[in-house]
Amino acid sequence: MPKPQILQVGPYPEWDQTPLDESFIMHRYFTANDKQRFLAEVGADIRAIATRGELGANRAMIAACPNLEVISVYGVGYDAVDLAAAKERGIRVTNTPDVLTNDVADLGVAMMLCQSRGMLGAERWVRDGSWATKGGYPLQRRVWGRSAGVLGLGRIGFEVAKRLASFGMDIAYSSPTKKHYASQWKYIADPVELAKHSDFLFVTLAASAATRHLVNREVIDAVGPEGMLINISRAANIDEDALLDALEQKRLGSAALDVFEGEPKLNSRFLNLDNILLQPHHASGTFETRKAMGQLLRDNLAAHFAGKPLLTPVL
Ligand code: 8YV
Repeated sequence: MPKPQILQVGPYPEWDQTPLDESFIMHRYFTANDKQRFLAEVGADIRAIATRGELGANRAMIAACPNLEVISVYGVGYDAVDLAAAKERGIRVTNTPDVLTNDVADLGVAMMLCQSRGMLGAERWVRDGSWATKGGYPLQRRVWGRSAGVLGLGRIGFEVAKRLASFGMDIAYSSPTKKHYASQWKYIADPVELAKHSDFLFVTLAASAATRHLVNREVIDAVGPEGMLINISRAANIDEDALLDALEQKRLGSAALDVFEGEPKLNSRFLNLDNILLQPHHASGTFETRKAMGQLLRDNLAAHFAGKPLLTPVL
C-alpha cells in the first residue's frame, strides 16, 4: 500500500513530525515559497490536510485538493477551517478537544492572577533595584472573593469556572442555554448583563460567525474601568478596535490576552499600553498537552486511513 499523501499546513514539533513522516508522505506547505504553485503541483495527490487551530484550511486550499478526504486539526478550535467547503464535498474534519482543556484553563486563571497582582511589574521592581531605592511595590487588586463571568461555558469555560470557585469568587456564566451541570453558578444569558456582574470577564467561546465581535463596545464598557477582560479563545470573539479604544481611554481597567487579530503580528497600539498582559497564543503550550494533541491528530489520521471511526470528529 502506498503511503497516503498529506498536505502539512504548519510545522509540528519533532516528536510529531518523525512519526508523521514514517506513516505518510508529508508535503510541507509552510516551506514553499510559491504556495499557489506548490498546491497546483501536489494538490491532486493529497488525501488529507494536517493543520493547526490557528492556521486551518480555507476554501481555496480545499479546492486545490480534489481528492481530499479528511482535514485533521491540531487544536480544539476549527474556526479557521472552511467547514462549508468541507461539507459540500463530504470531507471529514477532526480536532483535538479535551486533551488541552485543563492547560488552557490554567493559563487563563494564571493570566488573571498575574495581571491583577501586577506580577510582571513587581518582577521588574525587584530586578531594576526599585525595591531597594523606592521601597515596597504599589498595592494591587485582589482576586479572591470578587466576581467573575465566564462567557461560553464549554469544556474550557467549565474548567475556568471550577478553578475560580476555589478562589471563593462569585461566578456567573453565559451560554446559549442554561447548563444542568452548572447549577452552582448564576446563569446570565445576556453578555452585557454578565459583564456588569463581572470584575473579571473570561472569554471562552468556541469561535464561529455567530460569536464574531460578541464582546463589543457595550460589553467592554459593562466590564468597566475597575474590571478585567481575559481572552483565551479567539481574537475574533472581541471587537479589537473597541478593546484598544477602551484600554487607551481607561474605560476598561485592564486586559489579559493570549490571542490577537492577525497573530503573530499584532496591532502596535497594544504595545503602548501599560494596562494589558500580552501572551503569545500558548494556552495549550505545555509538553504534556502538545504531545497529546499530536498523538490525537495522528490517531485520527490513522483511524481514517484504516477505515475505522474517527476519534474526535467535527464533521
Ligand atoms: C494551539 C489552539 O495553540 O486548540 C486551539 O484551538 O488554538 C491552540 O491549542 C494551536 O492549535 C497550536 O498550533
